[in-house]
Amino acid sequence: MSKVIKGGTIVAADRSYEADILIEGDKIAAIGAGLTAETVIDAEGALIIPGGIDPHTHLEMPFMGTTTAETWESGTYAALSGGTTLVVDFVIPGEDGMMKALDLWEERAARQACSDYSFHMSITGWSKQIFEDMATSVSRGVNTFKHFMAYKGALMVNDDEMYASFQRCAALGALPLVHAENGDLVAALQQKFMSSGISGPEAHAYSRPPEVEGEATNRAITIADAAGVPVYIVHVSCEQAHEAIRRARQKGMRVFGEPLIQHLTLDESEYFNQEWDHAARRVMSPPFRDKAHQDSLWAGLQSGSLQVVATDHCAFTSEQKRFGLKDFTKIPNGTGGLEDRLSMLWTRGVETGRLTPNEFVAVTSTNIARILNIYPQKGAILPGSDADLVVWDPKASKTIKAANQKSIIDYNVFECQQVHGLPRYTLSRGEVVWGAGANEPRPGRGKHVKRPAFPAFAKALTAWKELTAPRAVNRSPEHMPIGV
Ligand code: DUC
Ligand code: ZN
Ligand code: ZN
Ligand code: ZN
Repeated sequence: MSKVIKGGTIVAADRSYEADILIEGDKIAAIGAGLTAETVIDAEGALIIPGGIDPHTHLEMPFMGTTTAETWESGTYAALSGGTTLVVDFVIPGEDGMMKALDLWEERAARQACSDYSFHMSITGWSKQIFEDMATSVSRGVNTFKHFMAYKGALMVNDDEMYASFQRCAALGALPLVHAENGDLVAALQQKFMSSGISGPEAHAYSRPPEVEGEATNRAITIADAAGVPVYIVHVSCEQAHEAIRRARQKGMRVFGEPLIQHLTLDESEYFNQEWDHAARRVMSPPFRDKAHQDSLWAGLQSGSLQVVATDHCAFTSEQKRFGLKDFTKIPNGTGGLEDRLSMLWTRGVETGRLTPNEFVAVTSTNIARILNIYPQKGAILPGSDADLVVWDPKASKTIKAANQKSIIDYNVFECQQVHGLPRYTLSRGEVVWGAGANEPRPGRGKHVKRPAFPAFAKALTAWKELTAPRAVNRSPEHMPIGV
């Protein structure tokens, strides 16, 4: 059955214009004036934007001795209700290795997901098996590999492991992602605060200062440069990390930076002189920063030195947070945001004049679709694109309340925030999944969006033995100035 969205203004990353959108099956069939169909979706007074893409979620993920409470079903329903039609979730290999973990993630998502989904794979060590599994991951539609420079003794990788993995990414046409915090220094600072009797959630912020993130961001970029591969820095939270990205881009490097809606809108005062529960619910890594860092992130989005706004949706219940009641290092790290990302960004970004509506679309959908190599299937309003569309009502408003959310968590870090800009309808591959008259989306209706590799970035080493042999940095010494 065909559908037409009528009366709205299409807002794409590059322009805004008035037109109807004809949908046939799960695709956009035509865009133009006077289109007709059996079903009419009213967009009078509204904007039509590409469905949001949240490239950073952790649904049902084992982490810090527990598992994130947000399920694939609740998380993806929450996403759709807030105008996000695609989530990209992190697979974390367990003892059975990468491929078994991917099987598990695929199985859970296939059974429960209401929205479309895609995966990143995590590299948590280095071995011949991992080297081989990376190629298999790419063949299974996972073209991005996450590296944790923090979480010492658990997920953390060292520089030589990152360098080897980054070279492998270069050979496979895959993109490395990095959680950039100096994990050794974080561990030492955690020890220092615990042993001096500072064990509350405020010490979480003290033990992860911006310098720790800035240093690691510089190091990740240096390693990517040596390996000849672009790099994507997740949850950029501070000026030091943003500065490293800006500088690298200015030198011509393909470095991408992803601030989170939480870091853009919540600051470090959430940790200080607060009830324990309030502060612990906001413990995530990196922690919230002060206002000057927030200004830097907004400036990055405005100027293009930062490209994507995500959530790192990693939601634990209050009860789970209380595992760290006596020891802040045991508070499971993570906050939610999946449901409120678009309306918070619209209210605090577009309504304030910091971002144009087109920039809003770029940073919530189009840019990441391009970075992940799924454009224009996703992230675009073009004939032939998936009909992932949001009829966005910029005048609609609500007060965010955990009591009304689709997320199954018992609180919301944006509690009581008044937002303007809400989806009137969300369409996922042509189906109205949110808005007046929509049925609750069926768990399992979501599809796995497989992402092809890019052409290999560099003539990189491809054999296991070459990658394990010591080798010099990929720059010739004669080009290095001596004595300056
Ligand atoms: N940070 C979090 O807060 N949670 C999940 C992992 C991470 O890096
Ligand atoms: Zn992270
Ligand atoms: Zn994360
Ligand atoms: Zn407003």
